[in-house]
Amino acid sequence: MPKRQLSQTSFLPGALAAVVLAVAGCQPTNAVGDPPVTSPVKPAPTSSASSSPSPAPVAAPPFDAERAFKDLTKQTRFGPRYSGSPNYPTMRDWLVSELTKAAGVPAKRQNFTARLGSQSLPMSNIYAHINPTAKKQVMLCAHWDTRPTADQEVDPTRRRKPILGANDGASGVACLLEVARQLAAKKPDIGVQIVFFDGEDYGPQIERMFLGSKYYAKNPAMPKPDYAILIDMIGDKDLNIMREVNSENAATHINDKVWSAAEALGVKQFINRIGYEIQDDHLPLQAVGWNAIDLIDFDYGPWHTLDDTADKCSPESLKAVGTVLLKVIYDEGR
Ligand code: 1BN
Ligand code: ZN
Repeated sequence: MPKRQLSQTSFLPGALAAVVLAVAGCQPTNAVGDPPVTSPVKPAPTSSASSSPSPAPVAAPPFDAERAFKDLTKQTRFGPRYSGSPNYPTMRDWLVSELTKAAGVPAKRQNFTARLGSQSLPMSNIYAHINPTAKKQVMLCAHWDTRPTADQEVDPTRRRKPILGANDGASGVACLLEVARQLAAKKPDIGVQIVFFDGEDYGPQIERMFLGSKYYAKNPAMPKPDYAILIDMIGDKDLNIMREVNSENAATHINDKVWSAAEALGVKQFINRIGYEIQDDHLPLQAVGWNAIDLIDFDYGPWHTLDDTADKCSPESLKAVGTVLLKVIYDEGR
């Protein structure tokens, strides 16, 4: 499946009006072709006798890419996963159970009703809190729902069918479940809030999207985190994550932490340049004054089509993102 070319966006329908390409002329710096954004990489502490007597920081554990990928395929086997779809309750209950096992603490449901015109839809955000009493708190989040319509299908007769959302939905969940397992096995020095938002993709109209994050931002189930990192569409085999424009504008310093960690680890899927401007679940969080960024690779040919299936994704991509997230978290304890 070819990657979406920048020039093809003019063929994309309504919702995509929300995506403004960060073309060279729109960006003062860091457009494609400019030198990459650089930021200092915090050096690892030395173990000399003169170093501080405080306990050694917890080092980041490994990320089991194959186990994470199994969670991606497991979700696609549930079928479409939006409120009202046949296996929506099965997926929701599986996710509560898996997050509980992964995080080693009870995962909870935040139930809400999405009112869309005359329609009322039951939805649930799902969350768990690791080290809830720690002073520093970081939120890691992703959406667990999938698009009810394949509105980017070329063939109009296929556009009303629901997508499987291997990359757009399952990848973020799979990555964060594995991150949660690693955090539970080796507790970091900080608190980590894992949140899976419902109703991110109920569209196609933009007013019908980001329903779970909008609800959560107004009704946070946990204390305000120091910052939030959203991951979305991070499973693409050909993964290239650039700095998303709204994230860069609102929370450059959080993007700096992420790209410094990627650079230190040599994770090549993180490209230190400005990419697209995307409306996503980080915006409702930013709207209530939170530092929130979105890690997303929007150059994905099967986006919102019936071809968004597990064979377009890879364990390596989940690992690239999971490893970077773990380093960001464990480095906060340094
Ligand atoms: C990401 C994945 N998004 C939807 N599915 C956010 C988005 C909203 C992307 C509007 C493009 C346009
Ligand atoms: Zn989507």
